[in-house]
Amino acid sequence: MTKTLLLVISILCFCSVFAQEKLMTNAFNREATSLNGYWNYIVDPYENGFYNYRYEPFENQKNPVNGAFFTNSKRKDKSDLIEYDFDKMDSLKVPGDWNSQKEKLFYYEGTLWYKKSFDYNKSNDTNRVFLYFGGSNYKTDVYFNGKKLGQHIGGFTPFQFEITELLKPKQNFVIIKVDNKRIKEGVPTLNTDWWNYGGLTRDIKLIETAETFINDYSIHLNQKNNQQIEGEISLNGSNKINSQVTVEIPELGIKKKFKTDDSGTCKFNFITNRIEYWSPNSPKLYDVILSTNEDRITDNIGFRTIETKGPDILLNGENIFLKGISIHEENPINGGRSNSYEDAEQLLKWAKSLGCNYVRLAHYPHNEYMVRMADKMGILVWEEIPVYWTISWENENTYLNAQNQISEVIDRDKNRASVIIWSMANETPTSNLRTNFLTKLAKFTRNKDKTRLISAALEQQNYNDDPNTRTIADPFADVVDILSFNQYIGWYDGGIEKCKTINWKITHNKPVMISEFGAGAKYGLNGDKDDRWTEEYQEFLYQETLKMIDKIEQLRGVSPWILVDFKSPRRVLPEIQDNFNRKGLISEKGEKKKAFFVLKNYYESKN
Ligand code: GCB
Repeated sequence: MTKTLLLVISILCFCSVFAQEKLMTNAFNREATSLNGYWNYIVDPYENGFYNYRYEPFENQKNPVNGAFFTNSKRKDKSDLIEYDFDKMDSLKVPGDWNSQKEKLFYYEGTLWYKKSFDYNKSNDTNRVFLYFGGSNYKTDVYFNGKKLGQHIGGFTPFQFEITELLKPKQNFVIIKVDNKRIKEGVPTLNTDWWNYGGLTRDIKLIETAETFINDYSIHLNQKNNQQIEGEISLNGSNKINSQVTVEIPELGIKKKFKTDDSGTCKFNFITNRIEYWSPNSPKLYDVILSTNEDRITDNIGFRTIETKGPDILLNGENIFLKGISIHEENPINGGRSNSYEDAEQLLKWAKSLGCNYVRLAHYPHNEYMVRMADKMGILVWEEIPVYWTISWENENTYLNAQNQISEVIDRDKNRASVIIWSMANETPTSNLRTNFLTKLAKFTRNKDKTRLISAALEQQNYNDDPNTRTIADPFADVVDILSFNQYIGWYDGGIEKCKTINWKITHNKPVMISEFGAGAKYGLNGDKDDRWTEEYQEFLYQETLKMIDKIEQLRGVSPWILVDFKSPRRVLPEIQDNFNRKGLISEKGEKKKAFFVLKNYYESKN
């Protein structure tokens, strides 16, 4: 076989992984039966339940043997040989990463199988049922009643499979193989500064819909005319064509009817001049009700415009300075990946108490509670995909993986007013391959979502070889709407006194945002302001950095690194780090460090 043919075949195989069913919009508010709770599990580092001893996948066999874990086989006869039994195994809580639930799995990176059984009665015979995952890290193979439903790649975005045909009233079983091994070609790649939490980390549910249901919609303001609401609705099912769809916004006195076209879609727009616009000061959300003969769904949607003009960011036509903080998706008090209403509330309340009107959700799409809560609390959001550091730019599958992740997070969050920025990448080394990769990704993103801004956390360079003058000399700066960059002067780059000597020369007429700066400090460790790891060092670095960046004329926002200390395998210094990145303004126990108050004062002064 020629090399090209092999490449084509491998791309086709990989594409099929991403050819998921179109994700249903607003699964969050659909009637559902939760499959959260305790699931039995088997740790399988050799993937013994997946491959036979010739290393051929059981799932490719015509009649998979009992040894294939997804068959969930039981001994029927006393002479039967079956070397596993899910029902006798220990259990893990879902949603939840395995690392923080079982000490022996703290460092585990590999395959683990989950199993859950359930009975299910549909409320109507013709209804359809979907198995919906909020997210699972990293590669997930899903089997239902002994049949493979499909595979999903990417640890932070939702996916779904229809199970209507396989579902029975009694004794259904779902078996899920989750593999969180890091791979070079992955997104993220091998190297990250955060914990590689594995498992079914987000909610799982069964969603029952009418035979023809409202599958997808987006509703927003026309970004050039804030009196016009526009959108698109698509149906799925045998009656999708030429069907009537009603859009209601009771508070605005709106009730409009539209007809779907031959593809089951309708595009619409209408004028309304009574809208109260969504903003951090007034996070107004409207109940929006969509209905057809068979289906009805409600969402809470805010209406706003966002654009840039020269160096300004305009929200609803008015200048805004983004007073932000970066956040990892980690449970502040109990440890592990966060995924609950309460976790989101805790993290965003801290951000609010810091005076923030904006958060950077680093370095991957966070769970949906975060953006729903941000909508309610009036916090603007930067969302990001894990195109982090040294991605395999030359690899077509890596690109498709990244594109799929941004596509899935847009599908999930396109109706959230709080989300204003899609970030393409973080601190990626410049090269032609990388710039082509990111430019293609930005083009895809703009095409898919014309109502938000594009950015990336870039790096800074010396201007004309002068170490005291810094600039952004990255070709991707030409592509972004907001010029964001990380800088660590005073931490990785000299001592704090260096902040006084640096000047900035920004050559693009775009808003500038400092997407990261910071210093590590152990809560309760006190000393001089030049003693590394003390709260005083971190406090002083914040004071000097804020003075330094205020000299940048186009500065329109900042999201220092980071709200809370978080787990990272790269941070091993005993007694100080102990597996935590200590750049949090709050410790992992919820204690506020001195620098928290420096930033709070700064944000107060920006009012
Ligand atoms: C960075 C990265 C972030 C790290 C941080 C650090 O530039 O973007 O992921 O955690 O620095 O603490 O070094």
